[in-house]
Amino acid sequence: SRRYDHARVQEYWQRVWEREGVFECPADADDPTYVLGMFPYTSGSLHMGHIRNYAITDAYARYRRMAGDDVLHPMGWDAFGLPAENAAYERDTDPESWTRTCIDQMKDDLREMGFGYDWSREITTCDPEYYRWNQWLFTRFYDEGLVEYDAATVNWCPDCETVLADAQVETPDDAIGHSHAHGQGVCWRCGTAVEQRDLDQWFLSITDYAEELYDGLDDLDGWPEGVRDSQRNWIGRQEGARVTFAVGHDDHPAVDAFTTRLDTAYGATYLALSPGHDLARALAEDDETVADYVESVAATDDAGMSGVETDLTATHPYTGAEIPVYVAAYVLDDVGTGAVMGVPAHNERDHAFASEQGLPVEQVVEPVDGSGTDLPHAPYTDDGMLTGSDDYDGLASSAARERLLDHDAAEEAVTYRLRDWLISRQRYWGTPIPVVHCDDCGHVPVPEEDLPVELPEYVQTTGNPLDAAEEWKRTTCPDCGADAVRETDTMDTFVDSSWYFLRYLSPHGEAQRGSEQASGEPASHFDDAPFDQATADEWLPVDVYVGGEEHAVLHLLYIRFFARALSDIGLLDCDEPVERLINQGTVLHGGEKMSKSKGNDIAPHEYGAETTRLFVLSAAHPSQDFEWTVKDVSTAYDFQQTLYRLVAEYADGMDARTESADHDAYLEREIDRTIAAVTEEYERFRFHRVVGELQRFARLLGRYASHDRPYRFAYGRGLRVLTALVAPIAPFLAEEMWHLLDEDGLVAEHRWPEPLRDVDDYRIEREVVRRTLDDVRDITEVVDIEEPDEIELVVAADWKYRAYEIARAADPDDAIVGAIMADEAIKRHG
Ligand code: ANZ
Ligand code: ZN
Repeated sequence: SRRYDHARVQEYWQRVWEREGVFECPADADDPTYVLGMFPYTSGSLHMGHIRNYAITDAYARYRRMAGDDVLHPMGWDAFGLPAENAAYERDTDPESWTRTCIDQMKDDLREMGFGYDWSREITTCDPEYYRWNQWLFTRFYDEGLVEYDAATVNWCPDCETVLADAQVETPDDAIGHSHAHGQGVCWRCGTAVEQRDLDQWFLSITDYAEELYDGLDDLDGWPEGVRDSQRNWIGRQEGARVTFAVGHDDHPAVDAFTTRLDTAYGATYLALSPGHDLARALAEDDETVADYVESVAATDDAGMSGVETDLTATHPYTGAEIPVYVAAYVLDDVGTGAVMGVPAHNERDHAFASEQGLPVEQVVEPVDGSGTDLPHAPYTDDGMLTGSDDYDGLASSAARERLLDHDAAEEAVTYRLRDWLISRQRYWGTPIPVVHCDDCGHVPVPEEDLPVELPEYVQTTGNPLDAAEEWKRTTCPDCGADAVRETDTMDTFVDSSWYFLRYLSPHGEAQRGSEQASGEPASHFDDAPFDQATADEWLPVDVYVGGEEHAVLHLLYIRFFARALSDIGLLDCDEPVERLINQGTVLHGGEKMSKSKGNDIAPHEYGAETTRLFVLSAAHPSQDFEWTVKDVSTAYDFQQTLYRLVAEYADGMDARTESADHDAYLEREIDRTIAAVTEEYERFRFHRVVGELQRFARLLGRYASHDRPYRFAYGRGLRVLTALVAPIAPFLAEEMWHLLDEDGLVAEHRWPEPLRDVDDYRIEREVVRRTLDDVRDITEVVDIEEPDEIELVVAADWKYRAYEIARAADPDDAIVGAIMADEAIKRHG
């Protein structure tokens, strides 16, 4: 019997696809569809999570291409990052060699799986040709005021010896990483407890976009609600009020405090400033206790509920009372206004601070249900009814928050918890931050004509290798020409991935674009800018972006920020870069996430490309988790053999046989119904239902195969349709089937099958149905036989060709068959 052996054919078909340039996207697209999978981190080899991700994009891309779109389905490499440095260290090589080895391996893996990418647009973020544009964008952002250089208390991983962004600090039990807190988390990568350090660091001003990024989420209908919620939480919009306190009898500028609980205003018994607050800094100039305190906070990892009282008092705007002013470490610099009105009775931290400092606790909200409070020991933090608040007594908290705004000192305000994006990393394997430090001129961005600033040769050190690269560091100031030193920090690799999907759109120079990419000549690069704006405006937003849900807040927030910033700078015209987002679910094995580190992983090629693709797509909806089971894998394997056998058996006698012209409305209708259903399921990314439909359809054809010899037209058409419909999921197999069916060209390039007629238009004609029922006993669906005066017949050789006949109901079958055979179109077909 004939078996399908993918290992024997895959290299052949992959080469044919490449030779024919099947996946190359034309430069001028009429119907652009941009299908994107999150590019892989170059860690060594592909795992099942990658395979699932890319099986989804590949199936959709292949489907849309057959349906007539100009599809862009590119691939590249997220190639910078600390793991390459660690791997290089362990293997006594350098990060670049290690990374290139990984890329070669992973590219082979992708080809072997049959994924169809436009490799002429491949990008690798560690190429100077790519990262020069990170640098270029950095300097543009710098010019636009979107870059800050600040002394900051930063999260420091002692193991990785680098700074981490807030979003890369996880609370130990929270793998997605929603911790905003300083000093109480672990490194997202290695799990080491994160420490605090004060360093001069580079930031991108993502907070400038907090409001836009927050509001924009409402319109992202094509994104999962869970991701939108995570981003809302992360941005942390807070509605409240800004309350102005006159300080030191107006000798000093007034202090604004941000509060979400204006209803507790009468309970404010002190005002607290962050150590970095302007007033705190001013006071430290001539008050030694304050100066010492600010210094001690900077030096410690855990300032806790410490604080220092200043000489000043603030005037409570509602009561007129004078309350003490503190500098306190628990008040954060870059949250709200950097100052709080302390309400010990109703806020946890204020309560703790007041206990520590011996400050009064004054209750101004009481539970509505009359239940008691235990204020000396714990604050009452819920809403309730006001007390001890003059005219406002008796109001509910929510009403009080409104009413208390009718005061000159209070103003409605919104703040965001989001903080600026810290991009400095004290590591080698990343994009050098293109800045020169000059004693006279300060920080000077490297001018465009001197980009890229390429990485120096790698040397192994314990700290930052760029720091040790003495010669590389020494340079001259671009402004004044004096001796100067280079910045030795590199960029967070999330910068690389914030705009890579734009580079795919115009990776090549003008001259090369659209010509001769198939020749395999190394393409030159698009040299004028990171991407061609006109092309980007034409292609964006990305139609569908598929990737893991661990990126809900980091990467997927950064790409939105970049698109907005680029649009404001005038480099792009697209605020939201991704229209539809799919977070693929997890592949489980033995109840746990499949992974190398757990030792429960299965190599993607263990069962062959097609089996794996069929299985990962048929197991569940893309966004659902599923369990890897040998039983389901063998079902996928068997299905692929069934498909192959159907076609192979049909093909065996094909030359000798003439196909019967007998018409079969039932089968025709089932073919058309299947096309319609499968198309719809592809459109909705329900590949598991595609496979379900095709299994049912293959069973039906199987019954015909055993009962219906010689085959009728409809049967041959059915096999061709089946082949085309399965091609996006099982592409090597489909090419083999297509070839056996003696079809010209590649099924990957064939037009998507179309139904001959609307399913509802089928009228089941009596004699044919009767015969169908006789021949194929398993078919029980058609029971009612209409007897209209006129019957309509559909005749098809395959979906390339069709003919219709109208016959009278009274005509004998021979006459009807005769009429069909006399049809010009049929005769032409032979
Ligand atoms: C007075 C008050 C009374 C507050 C009360 C809360 C409850 P959450 O609590 O996370 O929703 N806040 C404002 N700026 C701050 C800063 N720079 N550093 C530390 N804390 C700050 O955040 C809102 C509250 O955080 C604000 O409302 C403020 O304390 C505090 F019964 O003001 B509240
Ligand atoms: Zn200078």
